[in-house]
Amino acid sequence: MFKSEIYRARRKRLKNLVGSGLCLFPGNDDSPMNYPANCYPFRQDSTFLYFFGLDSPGLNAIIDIDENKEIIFGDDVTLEDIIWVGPRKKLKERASEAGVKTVLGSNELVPYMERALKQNRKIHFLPPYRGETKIKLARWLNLEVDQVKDQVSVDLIKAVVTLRAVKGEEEITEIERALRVTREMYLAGIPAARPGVKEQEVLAMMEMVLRANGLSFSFPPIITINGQIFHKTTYGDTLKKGRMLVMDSGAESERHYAADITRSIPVGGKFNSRQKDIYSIVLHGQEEAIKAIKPGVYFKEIHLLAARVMAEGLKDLGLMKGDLDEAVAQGAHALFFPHGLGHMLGLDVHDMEGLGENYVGYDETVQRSEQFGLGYLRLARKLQPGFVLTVEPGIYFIPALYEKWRKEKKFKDFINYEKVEKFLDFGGVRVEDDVLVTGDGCKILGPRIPKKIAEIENLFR
Ligand SMILES: [Mn+2]
Repeated sequence: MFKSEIYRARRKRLKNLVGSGLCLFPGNDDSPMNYPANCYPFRQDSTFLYFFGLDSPGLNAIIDIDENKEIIFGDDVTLEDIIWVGPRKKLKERASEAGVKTVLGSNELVPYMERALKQNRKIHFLPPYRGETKIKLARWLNLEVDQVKDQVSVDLIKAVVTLRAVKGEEEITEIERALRVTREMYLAGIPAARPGVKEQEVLAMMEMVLRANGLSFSFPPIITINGQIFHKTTYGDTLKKGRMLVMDSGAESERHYAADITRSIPVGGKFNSRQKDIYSIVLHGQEEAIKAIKPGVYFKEIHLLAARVMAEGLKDLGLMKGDLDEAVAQGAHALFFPHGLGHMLGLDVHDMEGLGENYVGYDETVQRSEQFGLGYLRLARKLQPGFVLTVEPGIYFIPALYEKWRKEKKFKDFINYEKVEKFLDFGGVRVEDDVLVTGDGCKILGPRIPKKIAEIENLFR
């Protein structure tokens, strides 16, 4: 928990932004894995954490703007709970740590909602992402489960995005704590990336550091020699010389703030000339993008800048050709770089993505592109001081995409297909850091994690 004033101030600002009605915040419950008593590790809802900080299942909360009330609904542990899971502070005391004075039993929530519904009051809630939460909301609001999604409050979504997008100092501190452990994870994992070792062994080296620090992953890590498969979360392949190992992972801090880092390592620790070429292009793209980040700039423009810088490198290598302004405008670079440059980072690794990417990453002045590649951009809008985001360009050789485009002769004026063919066994490279937008530029958060070619090679000495 942070200090109670922080939660109080956040709720006060929310009330001002939303203006009227009643805001309903379902906390997460334990979620069974394969039978009721065998649950996934508990993860509280991020917005619930943001406004109330209480990190345990079975809690729900209301901010009643019209009646100026803040209430946490939940029950104290019973003797039986104490026997199985141990004693716990009284809920009243825990709520006071979040600056909430009123605690009511779980069974009081339905009558409270019934009264509000009878009075025809506006009830605000966010889009639920778990089945259990959809069912709870349906029951409280007297709706069919399928109707719940149509009743979410755009006013509340916008207000929560406004608040959570701009990070306070206490949040930056948490992200940097997660990054300190993440750096140690990479320092343990990178030198393990030797030929003959399995991906899962590299993962184990990283996870040992994570667990020893009492933390868990902020998302399922990607540790793969097939970096061209973006969300590969199996770890059974054996590392071979000549392949790049893409390592994309991050710790989640004690207060549940995420780190998200990617490093790409030549198996065995020595870059061959082809790996050096591609890696240098990606790193240059990332460094130029970071240099250009400042308040008032659209992140879409930063994305296109990274694409342009990398296209130049690919042209020097002979993989692209022609007028690069035109090539990037038409999206030809997306053969190599089909994903977005980055996303917001905070209590969620893709921060607030559950509230709707278009509310988080876009606004009235910038709409989602229809173009292949550019359309995957999670963040496009104008940057503000206090935003924390990832900068993660990559170059990949995806055989299926290559085959399709080549057959269609797509962008044949910009892509040298014969040359690209020679790289189809390459895999991919991505480099990712977490960045805070400051008053006049930006700052890479956390301690430096080796990313220059010499720094990485040195870790294997
Ligand atoms: Mn990321």
